Amino acid sequence: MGRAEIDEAPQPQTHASLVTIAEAFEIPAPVATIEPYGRGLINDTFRVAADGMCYVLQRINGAVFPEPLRIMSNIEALDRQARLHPDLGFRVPALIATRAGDAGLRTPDGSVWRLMTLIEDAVGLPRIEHPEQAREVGRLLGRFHTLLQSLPAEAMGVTLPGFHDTPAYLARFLSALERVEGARNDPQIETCVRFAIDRQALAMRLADARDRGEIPLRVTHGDPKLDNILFDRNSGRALALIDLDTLQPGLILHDIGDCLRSCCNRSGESANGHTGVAFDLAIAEPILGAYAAQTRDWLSAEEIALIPEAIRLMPFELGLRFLTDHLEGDRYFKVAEPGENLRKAGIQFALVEDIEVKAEDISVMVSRCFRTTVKWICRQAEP
Ligand code: GN1
Ligand code: MG
Repeated sequence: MGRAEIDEAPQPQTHASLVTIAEAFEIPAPVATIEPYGRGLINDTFRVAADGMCYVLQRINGAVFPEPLRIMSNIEALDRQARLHPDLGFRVPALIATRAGDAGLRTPDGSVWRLMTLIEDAVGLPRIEHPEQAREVGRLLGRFHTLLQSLPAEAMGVTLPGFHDTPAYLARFLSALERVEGARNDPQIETCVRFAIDRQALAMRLADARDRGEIPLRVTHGDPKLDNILFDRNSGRALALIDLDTLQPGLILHDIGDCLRSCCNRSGESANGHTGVAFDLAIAEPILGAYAAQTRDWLSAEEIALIPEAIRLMPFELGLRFLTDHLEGDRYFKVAEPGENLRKAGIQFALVEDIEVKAEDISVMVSRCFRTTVKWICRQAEP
């Protein structure tokens, strides 16, 4: 999971130390308020107010991102690209330099902090309620990918090595399973383990297509879940994709699959119980239809053909990651209570199951959106 060891654990922050950190950046002092912000599972995020303006202050998780400063240069490259194409109306949060002129601040415990502007009048949505919101999501992701296609994938540095390397996540899961004695005696773990093992073959599908050169590496967001999409408070238009830490070369199919994974399960990633978990086709179709309208000119036939596969893969991958983290003692994803990662793995796997049941409908939907014929490649779970 890209977790590198760091020498010193990051220190918990007092209010006073947060103020000192925020005031090290080029913003009007004094800072009026600082409070925790958002629901990110990796970085620590705060909303800072100073002189009537609002900012987002983040401590980048150094155990996850080996080179935090690379993230900042990728965001700057995206910002330059967005300025070259104002017609796409894509908003990028502006990075604010430190008073010393650096893109980030390194504190003595080794943490790297950055400060960005908060996009004004923008709100997140807890879930998608209307097809119009779904179309906005698809349009935004399509515009984002179109904007980035003029950049060679190599123009972006790798910020998180191994991210969305599903075969590597599978290998890590299998090795954690071997190490943790007695894990499979827990019936909840055993149900998830069986589910994952039965679908091992799925982990290779996109990686194999990439290795055979059938689908290209492109610049991707990496984490286009609903929480990372901002909508205009008044007009409801989707304005920006935030959380740009995993902006890096990757497969566009991972972005498409992840966006649908998150938006189409309207009960969310941490619902209580699995009963409400479902892949909502009435949300998926407007997302993908609007996405296709932006991208069908350049997306390859091979990529389009693998979209149903990507839709099944992303909840499988995230479920594997949650399950592995549970086995490894909750070291990667933040949890509020023990057992949360296991519960969340079960939810992602329930979503995979619903996607499998709807396989035929999903292929038909992808075909309609891209005006082509796409066949579901593998309906059944494979040994
Ligand atoms: C993590 O930190 P956050 O919440 O933006 C994770 C994503 C997962 C997501 C699930 C770097 O994102 O891959 O899909 O949780 N990010 C990283 O909510 O691992
Ligand atoms: Mg993220």
